[in-house]
Amino acid sequence: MSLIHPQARYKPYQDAAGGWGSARSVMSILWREQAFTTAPMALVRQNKPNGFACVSCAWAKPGNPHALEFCENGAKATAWELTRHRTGPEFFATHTLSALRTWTDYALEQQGRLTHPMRYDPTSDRYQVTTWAEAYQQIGQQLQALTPDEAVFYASGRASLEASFMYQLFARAYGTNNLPDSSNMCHESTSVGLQESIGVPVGTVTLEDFEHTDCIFFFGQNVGSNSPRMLHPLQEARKRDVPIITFNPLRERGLERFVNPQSPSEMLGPDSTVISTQYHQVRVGGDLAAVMGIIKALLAMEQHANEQGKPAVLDHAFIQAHTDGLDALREDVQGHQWATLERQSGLGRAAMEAAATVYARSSKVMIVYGMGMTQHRRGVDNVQMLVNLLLLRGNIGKPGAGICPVRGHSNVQGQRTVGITEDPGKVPAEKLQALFGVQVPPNKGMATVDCCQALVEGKVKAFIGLGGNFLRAIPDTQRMEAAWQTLTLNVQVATKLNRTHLFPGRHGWLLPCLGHIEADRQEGVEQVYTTEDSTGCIRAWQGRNEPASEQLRSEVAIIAGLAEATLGQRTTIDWDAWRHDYALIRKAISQVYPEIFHDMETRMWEHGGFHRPLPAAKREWQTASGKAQFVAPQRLDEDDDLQPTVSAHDVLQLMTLRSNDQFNTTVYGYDDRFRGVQGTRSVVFLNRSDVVRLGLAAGDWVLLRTAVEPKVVREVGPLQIIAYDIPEGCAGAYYPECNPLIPLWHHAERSKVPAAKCVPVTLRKVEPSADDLSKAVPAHDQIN
Ligand SMILES: Nc1nc2c(c(=O)[nH]1)N[C@H]1C(S)=C(S)[C@@H](COP(=O)(O)OP(=O)(O)OC[C@H]3O[C@@H](n4cnc5c(=O)[nH]c(N)nc54)[C@H](O)[C@@H]3O)O[C@H]1N2
Ligand SMILES: Nc1nc2c(c(=O)[nH]1)N[C@H]1C(S)=C(S)[C@@H](COP(=O)(O)OP(=O)(O)OC[C@H]3O[C@@H](n4cnc5c(=O)[nH]c(N)nc54)[C@H](O)[C@@H]3O)O[C@H]1N2
Ligand SMILES: [Mo]
Repeated sequence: MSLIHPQARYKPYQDAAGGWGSARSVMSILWREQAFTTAPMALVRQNKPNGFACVSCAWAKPGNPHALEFCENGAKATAWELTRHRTGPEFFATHTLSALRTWTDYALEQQGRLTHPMRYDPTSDRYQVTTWAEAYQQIGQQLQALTPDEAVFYASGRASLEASFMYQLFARAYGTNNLPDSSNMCHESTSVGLQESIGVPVGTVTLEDFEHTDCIFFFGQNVGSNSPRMLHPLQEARKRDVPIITFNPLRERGLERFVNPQSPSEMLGPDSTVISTQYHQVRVGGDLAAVMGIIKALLAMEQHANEQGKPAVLDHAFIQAHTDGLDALREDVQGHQWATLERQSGLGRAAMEAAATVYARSSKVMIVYGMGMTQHRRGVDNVQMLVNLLLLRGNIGKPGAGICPVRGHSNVQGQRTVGITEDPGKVPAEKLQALFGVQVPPNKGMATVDCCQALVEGKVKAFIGLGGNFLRAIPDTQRMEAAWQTLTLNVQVATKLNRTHLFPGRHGWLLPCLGHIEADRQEGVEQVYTTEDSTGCIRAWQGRNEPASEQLRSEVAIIAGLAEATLGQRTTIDWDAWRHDYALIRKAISQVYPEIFHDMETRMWEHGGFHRPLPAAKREWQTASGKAQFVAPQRLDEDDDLQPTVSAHDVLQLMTLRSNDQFNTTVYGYDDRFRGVQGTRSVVFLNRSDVVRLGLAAGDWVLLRTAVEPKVVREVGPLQIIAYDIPEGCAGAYYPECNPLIPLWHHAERSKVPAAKCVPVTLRKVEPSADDLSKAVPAHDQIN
């Protein structure tokens, strides 16, 4: 089907994930970024000892890497950072911010790397060149003029352990715990759910477990696009005949079939590896019911085995010794009839029983999950329900088993480990006081949603962004963009220009930093940095490429500069000495968190890095009860925000998705190869029977409108309808374009992760204007 324009097409993709499609896609971005000379050498060092950690996802890097240990999207991220394009002073002299606000996300970042520190000039509505000295001094003064809790220190998840540790210390020394980070929009449901259920805020699975497992469950994670390197251990597991059981509303290609693009025989041969052995297209928000169904089936099997005198299905010894709360869960499960579970999950009873049968047959099961679980109103319940399933057969704390949340940015998990959190209860306050003279403020600070709310209420005056594209990543775009203008101070540390930078407030500063692939030299001495990946593995890395501009500073240097200018003599920290020698920062980290980071300076070079201690993996449960906790969900239904005035018949549950050609708000291009879409992002995926039922047709243009809080109009579009293999009642469209649809308050209970995967919407057919059409296929953006 042709969409809008000859360049924009929808044609179901026939190939496996990986393969030649992946190789072609890498070549095309290298070409577009003109990174043919720089990127190939960098790619060889990617994820290797003495190399740099991929700036894309947080998936674990093996101790014995492949010759080329990167994936299609990791290569894109590298080319994106090493691009030859530059966004320098001439660019800013040419364009006002009002003009730039009409540009797409793609066009903004496509201009290339930022090169000079810039300061916003309201008279000309332009960014103008400034010096680092002036920037530090003025920002310091502007921060000093505020009450500390009026300032917010945001961190996106790429900053190293060293930079993150300094950043939180700076914020706290300044006087606030306002430390929101990207995980507040991402895996906070994990941090809350796992902490309560098993006493750790992170997953228990390591790469080695993939070698021992005999069954893998996948819930709401798109491995082919978002953590493709994981396809290698999955492929190896499949070669051992390990069943993989997937729950996802969409048939994501990476979860179906894979051809390893680095294997010549696979590339040239006809075969691909089948990844999922069972694929359950659960309804959006239907996982609680689906897992409840699996548990119900297991309990029935257990009863049957009992009656027949056969071996037990549940691991009673484990349950007895290690867990608490099964009776309440059992009662809850029995209260739900199959008919309800079928309706809410969108799956047949037989499907849930089939998953239960394989689960019961396996002795080492791991569950992998992502945003399809956490970004829901019941995101925390979702996570805890997965733990419930694992606990029934003792699948936590033994090799080959466990829970595996797949984290987002390369160091997002590590940032939290070294103190980026709004909760002062989670940081060792006495140590920070004793070692650095930093008094941790006792009151809780603001995480992302609280910070947005406070912005709307005019209570936030300053925003410091250590990376990221906050204004684009958060929900309720229109409302938040309006509130943003009230900031007195806006400091953005970034590598490329993005939409957040175009709302500078009264005093706007744009501070360009080194990327992690670039050599970080302090007084001529090359520095290394460390990260913690999704499996709790901590390692040292080093960037080696020439920096994009001489004016760039490292994140560590920028934080040191800001801290010195803001705090003066208020701490005993020698920020400048830390900037000279990152080993001093690591020493400080290991003094504050010795149980995790003792002997960090040597252990960070160990083969494959070192793992943080994880009590749950050793069956030590640091929970309130001292046991692993079964938790019965409050209820199974996602839809309780719906207004009675809107007919449920007209409402679809929208999930906001990443394409295969983006990294969060960074849009690399307009193709979503695996989903068959080319040349546009202005589409909405709908089930064919919903299209017919709503009196629409594939190819029609519609506006999406949020079906909660009817007094506030939240609308996005027009988007063109693609009739797609998606369960009835569900819809899919792209993030971040759809963020204006998500009310700020529509977030997960307890974790406050915006419920980006379950937004009730209605559709309205419209005739697109010429302007709509040109925006949908942004021809001027199509550089490749
Ligand atoms: N190339 C690339 N890599 C990335 C990123 C990127 O944007 N691009 N982003 C990084 C970041 S920060 C993160 S957090 C991760 C995100 O990686 P993922 O966790 O994979 O997140 P999404 O792409 O949002 O996809 C969520 C998946 O959940 C499914 N889903 C949606 N709703 C439901 C539901 O109700 N139930 C179930 N069972 N499934 C559902 C969707 O169909 C989709 O396959 O990836 C990281 N890696
Ligand atoms: N509707 C909807 N909303 C979502 C999501 C969703 O699935 N649906 N996902 C959520 C998730 S999981 C996340 S993690 C957030 C992401 O939110 P953010 O982390 O805020 O956003 P990113 O798009 O990752 O940030 C991209 C910017 O980071 C800067 N950058 C890149 N590399 C570096 C670096 O090395 N240093 C510095 N200082 N800056 C750098 C560049 O300027 C780039 O423009 O979005 C969330 N929002
Ligand atoms: Mo994320």
